[in-house]
Amino acid sequence: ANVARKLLVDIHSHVYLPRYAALLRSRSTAPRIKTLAPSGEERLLILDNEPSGGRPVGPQYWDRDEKLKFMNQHGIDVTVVSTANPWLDFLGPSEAIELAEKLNEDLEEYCATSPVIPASKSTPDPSGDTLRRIYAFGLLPLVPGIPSDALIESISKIRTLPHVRGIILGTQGLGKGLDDPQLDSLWAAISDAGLVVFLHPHYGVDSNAWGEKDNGHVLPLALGFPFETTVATTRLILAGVLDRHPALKLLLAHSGGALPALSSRLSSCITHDPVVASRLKHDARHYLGKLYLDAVAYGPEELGFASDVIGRAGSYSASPEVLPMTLEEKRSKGAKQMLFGTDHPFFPPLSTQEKWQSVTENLKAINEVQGWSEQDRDGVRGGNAVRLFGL
Ligand code: 5CU
Repeated sequence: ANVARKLLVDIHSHVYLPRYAALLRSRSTAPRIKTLAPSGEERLLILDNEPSGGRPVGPQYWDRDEKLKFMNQHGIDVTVVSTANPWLDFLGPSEAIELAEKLNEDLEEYCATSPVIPASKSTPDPSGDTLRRIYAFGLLPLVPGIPSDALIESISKIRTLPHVRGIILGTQGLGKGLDDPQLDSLWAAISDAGLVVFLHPHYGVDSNAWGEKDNGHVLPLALGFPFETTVATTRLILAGVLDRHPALKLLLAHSGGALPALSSRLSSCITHDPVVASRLKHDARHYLGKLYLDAVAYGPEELGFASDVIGRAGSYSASPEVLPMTLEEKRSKGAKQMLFGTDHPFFPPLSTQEKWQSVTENLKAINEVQGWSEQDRDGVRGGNAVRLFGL
């Protein structure tokens, strides 16, 4: 693919495909979609403490024309869609296996029949394929009780779907999180398949931390979600997953949560804990350099800081000798691992304004990061996604 094409690529964009929405409608407990009488309006209940009656949900979640309309409205050329949380986490193994297979096929069809990118923005792919407007992360039936073979089989099937370029994963694993040694063969298979893992939260953290005041979903979404990702990724690093599977491509939602801000503290705590330290091949900060982050942080300072941390990781590869890097070098290097996203269709505008604030804010943030060159910004807007997903 020609990386010089200036495409705007959204890698954080969700769907509940019709088959999944039908499952949510069939349920009487969360996660569910409930229908209000007599209006017939539908409401989504997926998180704890949904406002009474749930949140409005509609075609933006399942209708591809709505996704394309949103893309056109915001100048988004290509979207890599993923099923929204809580994926298949609440199903038993046999149901999860069956649904994962069908939904992955649905996703392939959703992408393969999406419009092609206009010739003015596209160059022939080396494989002769035409670049389409939509690609996808598939789903794994990663639920407690699932045999490893079924997971590996699922990866093999996903590999055959040309427009499915990764998988979205929550943090529950087989019920024991992502540092579970039972997952090692799965990491090997994903890494071998070259699929990108999009690590996304759903559970947040212990809701006792939020106190008694009613703050709606602000604390679980602003803090709980990113902290869940922070903890899950840290556990994965501490379990040596990135030492055993150095080619694993991990893309973290919400710019990696608090991990960029805490990685030197993490490193220090490891240094003072010889048991953990002896398990790892590198300084903790080295592993940050292996991660990809979405650029869904809403502010230029946060994006700049995250890129510094990701970019400086190379300095820690030859631990204990730290190679000097200038701020510009770190920032520009880190920018190559950050990718634009919107979180559509979550966070819709409260009024019927033309553009979504959640999109314009993230684009403005990318434009305003100090020290990123125009080439860095083009990369974050789309060039990095072109490379990572082989578009
Ligand atoms: O607003 C929300 O509930 C969410 C959600 O559940 N998942 C997500 O990706 N973004 C927002």
